Amino acid sequence: MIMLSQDAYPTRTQNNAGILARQDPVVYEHDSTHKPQLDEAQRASYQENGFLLMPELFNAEEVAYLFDAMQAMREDFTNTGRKEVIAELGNGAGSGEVRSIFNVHRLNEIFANLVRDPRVLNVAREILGSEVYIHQSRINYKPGFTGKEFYWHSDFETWHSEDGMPTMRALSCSILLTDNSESNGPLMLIPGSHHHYVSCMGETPDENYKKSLKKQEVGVPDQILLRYLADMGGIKSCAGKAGSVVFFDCNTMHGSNGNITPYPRSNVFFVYNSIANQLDAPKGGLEPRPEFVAAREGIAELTPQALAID
Ligand code: 6CS
Ligand code: FE
Repeated sequence: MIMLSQDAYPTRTQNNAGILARQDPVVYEHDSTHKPQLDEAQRASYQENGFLLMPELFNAEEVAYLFDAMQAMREDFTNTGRKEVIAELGNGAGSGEVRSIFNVHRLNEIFANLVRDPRVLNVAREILGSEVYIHQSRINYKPGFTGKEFYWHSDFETWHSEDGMPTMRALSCSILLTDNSESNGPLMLIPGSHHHYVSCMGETPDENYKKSLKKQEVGVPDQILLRYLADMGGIKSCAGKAGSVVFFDCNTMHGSNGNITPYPRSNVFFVYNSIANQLDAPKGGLEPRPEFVAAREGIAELTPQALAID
């Protein structure tokens, strides 16, 4: 008998949306030989809510060093036409402003070092219960006055359908490089939403990433289902001082508002994927997304190396 592999997380395959149960663990059994980075309460909170805020993990000197590196990248990369640079949409104020720069851990040695700092790498290894590598990295600049929003989504819904990520054994680590206040567009997450998989309507166009990284229009959860999740779990906005870190599960529903304050909300995001969860073919016969958005080449387990400020 030929068994067809049943996709546990179908999406963008028919004209209706739905909610499916998560079939993967959230916090994996971890190798007890490694010194635990999280205490029992932090592990339980991440398991229950799907995210964890760790205030001021990096000190002021480190933040200043990382901030300068972020600014230098923007100066060096603006108007270069490089594929890793995503400009804001529209012909209004701020169009052409840098929205994101992707692949920063491979383009810049400071961020290549930062992904290996034990304060973040070891938390990822512990939660994912394995060695890890970087699936994707990016700086989201969200400049003052003109920074645009990131609409509600589950990262895994995209990474599963467009990148062929097999299971939910991945997480994002957002390091705040400027203060994230309640008003300049902090990350908003729906506690507990990671336990539910929101299957989305619509079909993925070819080369969708050329639009979705500016404004996501496919893989956008249905408003009734968003309301259901928010009514159930509420909405938590992760304001914090620069140097703080938010770890969130690949399937936690999240988004962030635009920024009309004078104060930028710039964060660097690293996506740690379990070495056991490397990408398969995208769903629905899609062409694989480019390497700067979804790593497939040169995959290697990350070894800890503390951030060195020179
Ligand atoms: O398509 C992606 O991989 C990106 N899109 C969003 C909205 N969040 C995750 C990731 O940066
Ligand atoms: Fe996201």
